[in-house]
Amino acid sequence: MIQVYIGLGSNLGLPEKQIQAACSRLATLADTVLIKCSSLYKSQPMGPQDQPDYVNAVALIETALSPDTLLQQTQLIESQQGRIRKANRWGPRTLDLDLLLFGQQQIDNEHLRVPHAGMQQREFVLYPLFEIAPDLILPCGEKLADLVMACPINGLQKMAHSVLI
Ligand code: ROI
Repeated sequence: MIQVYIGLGSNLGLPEKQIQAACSRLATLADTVLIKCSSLYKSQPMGPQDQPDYVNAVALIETALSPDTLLQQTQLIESQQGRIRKANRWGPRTLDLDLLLFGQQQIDNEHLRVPHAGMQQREFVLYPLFEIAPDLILPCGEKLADLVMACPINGLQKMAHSVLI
């Protein structure tokens, strides 16, 4: 089993419910155990500002699925929760599931790049990840704690309710 961190984000269709539902679905994947999920965080949209605030969280699963199979499964969850892929890459979405880290693997193929590009600068990824994995070291050798310290909080707020697992 490999430890995989998944970033969850939503800013449409009752975002808290979207994240909760997605976590419940992750828990039902074959050959996979949901280990934990961070608190929910409210974040400012990165990209175009004329869209609602996001709700973000990070989940840790242990899985025997391959990266590509897991990607297919997370894309299925996104589409079943009403995600419509638009030409506008950085527009609002009901659900985004990003494979952030897949053990210590570095993957770069036509479908998938892990560690997730951009995660090192995104407060809405780093802070929830740090909440559930404060001692994490990325495959590049960087300590998560150092990345968090260097990352402005940009209005990120921990929400009162967390995901039930
Ligand atoms: N902005 C925030 N705050 N949270 C996200 O999950 C998120 N996801 C995205 C873009 C459009 C880049 N902006 C985001 O895909």
